[in-house]
Amino acid sequence: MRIDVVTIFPGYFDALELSLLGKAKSRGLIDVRVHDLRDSAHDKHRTVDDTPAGGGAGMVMKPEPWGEALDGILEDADSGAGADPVIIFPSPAGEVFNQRMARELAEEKHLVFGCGRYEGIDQRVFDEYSARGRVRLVSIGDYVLNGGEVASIAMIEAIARLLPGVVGNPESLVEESHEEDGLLEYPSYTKPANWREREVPPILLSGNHAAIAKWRREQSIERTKRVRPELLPRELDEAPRGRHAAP
Ligand code: 6GU
Repeated sequence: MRIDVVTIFPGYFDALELSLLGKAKSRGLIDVRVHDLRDSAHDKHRTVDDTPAGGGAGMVMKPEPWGEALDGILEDADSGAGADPVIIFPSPAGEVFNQRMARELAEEKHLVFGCGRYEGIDQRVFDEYSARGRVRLVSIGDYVLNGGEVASIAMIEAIARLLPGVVGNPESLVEESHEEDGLLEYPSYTKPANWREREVPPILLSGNHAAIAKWRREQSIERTKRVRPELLPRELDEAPRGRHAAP
């Protein structure tokens, strides 16, 4: 998979050299190219932002540097692999990223992340590239970050680890939270069996694989009910929300 990132803070993406993602990069499983938006700003101060039309606080990112940077990436993509990329603009105003979207985007050959800062990017940039191809505004949750960089790193990690060969043991992908049945993961333990008077649940040391599987599933259901009841599949919900027992 090819991933292009446009940002005014390329240094954030040094984090992609670490751990599994760094290994995936050096093994050629992902080809990440980080572009400094200021390289597409040609005035003396390499200006990428300006005051908002209509007034108000903060600054808005100018359309021209974005146009030049994205055109360059799209031209390069045309002449290269021939995959029509998905352009993702991280934004707290976007649709919310989740494991389903990660799986969907992991099927793509080419993703482009356009990291906005300040109060956002001039709307005409979204309009222009939406008219020319696939564009998604994506939020990573209901809170506000200073810009799209940290959100992009989170999404890139969630997507890249689904690519074949990135995670060593593919089985570790299926059992975890949000995969398979949509339940949260059960609690995990390792040795020693007793630590500060706290025991590993004896069932996990029993060698009874069916009993262990049953216990883990019960733990997943209990945890999901307690922490994220909205994730609980209907068939596991004893008292469906929004309906009430007859008086
Ligand atoms: Cl994608 N961007 C920013 N700036 N803040 C966010 C976000 C994205 N997702 C949640 N908060």
